[in-house]
Amino acid sequence: MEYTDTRVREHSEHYYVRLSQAATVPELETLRGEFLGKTGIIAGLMAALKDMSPEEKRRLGPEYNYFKRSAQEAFDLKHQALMGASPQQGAGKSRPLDVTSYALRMPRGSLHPITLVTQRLEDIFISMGFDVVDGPEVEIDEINFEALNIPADHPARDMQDTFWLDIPRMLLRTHTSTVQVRSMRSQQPPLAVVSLGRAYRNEATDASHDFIFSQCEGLYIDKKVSMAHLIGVLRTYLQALFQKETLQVRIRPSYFPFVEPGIEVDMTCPFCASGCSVCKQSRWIELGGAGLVHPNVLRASGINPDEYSGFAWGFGLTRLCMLLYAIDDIRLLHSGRIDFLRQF
Ligand code: FA5
Repeated sequence: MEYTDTRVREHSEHYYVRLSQAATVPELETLRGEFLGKTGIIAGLMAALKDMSPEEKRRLGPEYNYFKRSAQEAFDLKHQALMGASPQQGAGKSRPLDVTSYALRMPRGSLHPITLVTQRLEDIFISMGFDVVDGPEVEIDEINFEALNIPADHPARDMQDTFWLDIPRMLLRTHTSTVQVRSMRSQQPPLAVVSLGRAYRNEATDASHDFIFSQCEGLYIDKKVSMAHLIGVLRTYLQALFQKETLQVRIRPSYFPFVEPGIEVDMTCPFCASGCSVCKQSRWIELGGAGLVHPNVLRASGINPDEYSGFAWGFGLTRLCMLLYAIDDIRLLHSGRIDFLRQF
């Protein structure tokens, strides 16, 4: 319809431009309020009709009504399109031709939760003075095991079920501790590095174990490094990650061939004060292993253990991610499920 009333013409042009630009349902709802709502522009036009002369009412009434009806129909179509319904639905109804209402919504991706946590952690570690380093996921036996004080006949190899490749002595790294070795061999101490990346283990999956997962590894080598430094660094980065200054860490004795003494690290549950389902009512959450770098490991990478000492830790980055985003099944992370990924 050709509008003779300037106000309707301008409102109509404005309305259809805004409608074509609306890319989300909330944007569309705002537009509905402004134009189609009880106190919106169209209601204002209709109310103004009451005060017009009979002749003006006859001329403008059909224009206003047409604008109201067509605006509502175009809105419904766009709403259907944004909600994922086929624009063909309701095609039998008469409606104004508005090619812009079919403008495709560009599908936008989002960063994977593991990427989000990795970026957050890297920012924290860089602010603490660590360098972020990387290493290959396909590794040689010597770096994954031997240089970490795990010789071929060592029973600790059983702790990490390995994906061996068809190429002799090559494997998918079972932990990011390989990057410790590569860093010690390529840089002189003092050195402070972190490495966040994937590790692989040939084990059955369940809600908290996958055959591919991410770890967050750290290594600090200098003179006179102690366990107190390690605990201080761990507490600082966990407090920053969970944005909780009162968060504390606790250590328990443990065994990893590449550290001595070796410890397991727990942190206070960031979600409760007296026990919840996340910490299984214990108020503590397990994070992973750590300790002071074993002299054999320093030696295997050309560092004199009489001069230097250091600490290292390796936590499940996947676990930190699941805690931060309340993900209750690790398998969701590699499920490729769009409904899961859209939440981030
Ligand atoms: C290690 O991998 C040692 N390299 C950690 C370390 C580094 C100790 C430096 C001392 C010094 P562990 O196998 O416990 O340790 O794995 C560390 C963390 O990785 C675990 O606490 C867990 O959060 C995570 N993790 C291990 N296996 C899996 C798996 N299959 N799925 C998901 N996360 C896993």
